[in-house]
Amino acid sequence: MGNQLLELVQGSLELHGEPGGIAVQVRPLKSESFLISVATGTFAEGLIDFYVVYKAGFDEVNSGNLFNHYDPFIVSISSRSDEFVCLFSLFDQDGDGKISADEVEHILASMAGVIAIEDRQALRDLVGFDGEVGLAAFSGWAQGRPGLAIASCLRQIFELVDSDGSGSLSFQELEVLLAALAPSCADLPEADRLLAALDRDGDNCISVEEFLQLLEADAVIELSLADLKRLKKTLAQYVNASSRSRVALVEVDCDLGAGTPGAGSGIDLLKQAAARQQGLRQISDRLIEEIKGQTRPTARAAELGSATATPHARHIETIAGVMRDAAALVASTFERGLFPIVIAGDHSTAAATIAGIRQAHPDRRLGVVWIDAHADIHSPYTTPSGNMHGMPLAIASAHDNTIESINEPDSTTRLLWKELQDLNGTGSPSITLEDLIYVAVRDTEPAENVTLEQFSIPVITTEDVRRLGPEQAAQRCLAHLSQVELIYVSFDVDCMDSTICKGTGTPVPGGLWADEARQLTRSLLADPRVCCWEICEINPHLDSLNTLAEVSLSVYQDVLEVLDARL
Ligand SMILES: [Mn+2]
Repeated sequence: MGNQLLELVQGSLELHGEPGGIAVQVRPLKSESFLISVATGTFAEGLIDFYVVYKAGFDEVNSGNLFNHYDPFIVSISSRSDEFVCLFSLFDQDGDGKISADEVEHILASMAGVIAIEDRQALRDLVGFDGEVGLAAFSGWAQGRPGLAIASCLRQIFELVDSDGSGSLSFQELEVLLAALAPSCADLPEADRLLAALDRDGDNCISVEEFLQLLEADAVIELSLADLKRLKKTLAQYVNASSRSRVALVEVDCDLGAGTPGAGSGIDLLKQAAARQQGLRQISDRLIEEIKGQTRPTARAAELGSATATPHARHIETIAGVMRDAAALVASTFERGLFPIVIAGDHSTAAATIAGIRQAHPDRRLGVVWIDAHADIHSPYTTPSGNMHGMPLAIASAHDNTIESINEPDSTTRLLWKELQDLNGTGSPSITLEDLIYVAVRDTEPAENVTLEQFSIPVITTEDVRRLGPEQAAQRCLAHLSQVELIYVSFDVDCMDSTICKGTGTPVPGGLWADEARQLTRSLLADPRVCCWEICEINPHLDSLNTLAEVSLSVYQDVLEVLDARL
């Protein structure tokens, strides 16, 4: 058998590195020799997995003629080599590639009910003069002992269920596990008895050693290796899915872009309210990854004062700094594979969000749904107020609208304005205006209307939402963006009616009701192309009854629920 295998290895050497080929691993041993393992994938006709372990001296390795001078000390053929490697690594606690005499004793103790007395002695005998057992020898021993494979599988299942790594399971966790292991056993009175019997030390939880008693001859449950492997796979998928964070919160605390300061405090208000609500807390814990070391880009009027040297883009120097940080932060969440939810102060920094998305996805066409009372598409050339929260879409689309110019911005403003339009680093604007659609916009200025007309930017009005229903209104938005690959949804709370949102800098009557805003948001976010959602302009200083905070919290919760189901 050994010679045939070696011929097979020799004949297959050219396959090295190709699918179905062989993998060679060389590890130096003491006393100037190498341990060389050769493991194969699958051979076309025979579905054979095998591995050969050589012990070779320096000379053979250096001459490149290894396989003519082999000295195989163990040759094993098995379809279970992966299993043995897995078992071995379970027992090789310090991970040095060998099982020491102490580790052997640990195996024997933890597998008390699994390993027959004669087998125990056989394992001890393997501990050679150097006091260790290698993988090859261990695999040789483990072969022909199916109980071991079941035990290792059970141990892995135990670890999957014991997600906090405490090393023990509660009765309740174990009941769930037993139901999965043996559905017929779940509602039997046997289950209780079994639990009590397993808990040998009576501490009301089951350690892994106690759990492995399931393998003993008189256990109620019959375990087949195939069933266990299936269960392990299901559990692993489940654990993987449930522990994967899918959302990152990006907080951008800037209120310098608004005429009225205070919008930055809305971030903490929303977060604190979210933390107080149990349902939201649970979904947040599951869904949101805390990005360690992340600092919140911040610029507050309360600290920096209201004086500005750039009247046509007030505080553009400070806001540009916040936006650089915010864009980098948003881009980094995509690199981590997370969905960014941006909680922002005023709306100016949404241009940074868009730049960050663009930076992370330079080759994908990006569309925008802008839900707002205002069109936010002024430039320093057209703005009557100089407030930058009216300008993010002119930054994102690099549309200055100079034909409607009423201002002559200073050189600092012009320089920084251009820099912000280039923030995505791609050399082209983050969006084109044909990929923009507005919802609930109702307070625009003549210069903005020119742009809306020039680029045929549609507005789904409050009346449209009411007539069509929020679901259909959302479908209109998505249909307008049918050609884009990614969608960013920006939610300025002033999209809602001024009776709800007194707590924002620029309330406007004739806006959406809370339920309309919520249903619209849910329908939009369900589209798999939506890759980022932003909420902004919550100003607690203006929100005496806290109505806006409560409504904003509901919208935020809707978004988390939809993402939880979607991602
Ligand atoms: Mn806005």
